[in-house]
Amino acid sequence: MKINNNILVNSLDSNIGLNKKIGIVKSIWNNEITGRLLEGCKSTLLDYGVQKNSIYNLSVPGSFELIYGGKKLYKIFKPDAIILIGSIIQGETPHFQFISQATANGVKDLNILFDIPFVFCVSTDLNEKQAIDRSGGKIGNKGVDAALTALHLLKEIN
Ligand code: DLZ
Repeated sequence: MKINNNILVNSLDSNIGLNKKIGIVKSIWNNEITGRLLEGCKSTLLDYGVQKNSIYNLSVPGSFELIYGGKKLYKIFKPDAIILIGSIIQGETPHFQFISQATANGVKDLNILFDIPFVFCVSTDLNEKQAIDRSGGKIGNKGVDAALTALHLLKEIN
């Protein structure tokens, strides 16, 4: 995990985010986790020069709505990249599979339909502990990784 992160970190100049507009759509479901992912994501964008007022935020009820939220945010603000933040935690029904697959597929479709990168920052975990570990706990913060992914793509595209 860390190794992948380091490769991205080393390839990015600290001002790569200057003059870039980034959209973030965040799901409210499992808000404690998505809040931690958002924090990691935003602070990384700011560290790399993205200006606070160049970050466009939208919140949606659950991960399933990230797809619609991403599409709307793109149409309204036309940012350079959009990061979609969600947390899906397995319960006792197959809902976990349906929501996870539909969300991943929807984000894939956004990448095909629109000419900017849509970064998938949806943690899909078997329990709350896994979700905490990946959102600023012992495994790192997937929000940081998502921000680095967006910045790397913007660097490569321009
Ligand atoms: C319904 C539902 C369930 C059971 N679990 C989650 C979850 O773990 N994470 C998440 O982001 N959203 C969940 N949702 C809500 C759906 O994403 C969606 O908001 C509703 O099905 C309404 O479309």
